[in-house]
Amino acid sequence: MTRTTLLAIAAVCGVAAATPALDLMFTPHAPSGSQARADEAATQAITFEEPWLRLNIAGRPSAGFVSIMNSGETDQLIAARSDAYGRIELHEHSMVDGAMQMRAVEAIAAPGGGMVALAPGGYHLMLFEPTGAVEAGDRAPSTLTFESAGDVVVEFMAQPLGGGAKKKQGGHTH
Ligand SMILES: [Cu+2]
Repeated sequence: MTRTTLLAIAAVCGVAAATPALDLMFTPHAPSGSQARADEAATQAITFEEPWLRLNIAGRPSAGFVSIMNSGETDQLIAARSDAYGRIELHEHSMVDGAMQMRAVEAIAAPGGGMVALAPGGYHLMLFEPTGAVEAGDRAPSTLTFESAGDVVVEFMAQPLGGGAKKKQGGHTH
């Protein structure tokens, strides 16, 4: 019997003595692919409901509101940016001695398996240095940065000063 015949028999019987079979077993697994899928899953854990912003008079900062849903592990909103504004801060409203005050905060927690509402009278985004590009009825694409999930894009529906989230914006989420 020739060596070639022996190898052919080994392959048919599933005997792992032949080197070509071993090569097949060890080649397909690339760790980089599974890491990419994990990152994607973390990003998808964050979704938004009713993103809107209240425009201000010319040159004054606008305020942004959105409900942040987090189906993953507890995360933190740590920054925001938009081409339509020079700078965006994370703010919190609170009652101090009977007066409404606001202050900048370092981060806003997005509880795992839960949500946090950025809404008038509470947490909000403060959008400084408007370029004037956004008018009532426009969508203002913005990027919210989360500690774990990274950058997630959201489109704020611009409402006029005095306007609000009158109706659900078609359940618009990203
Ligand atoms: Cu503010």
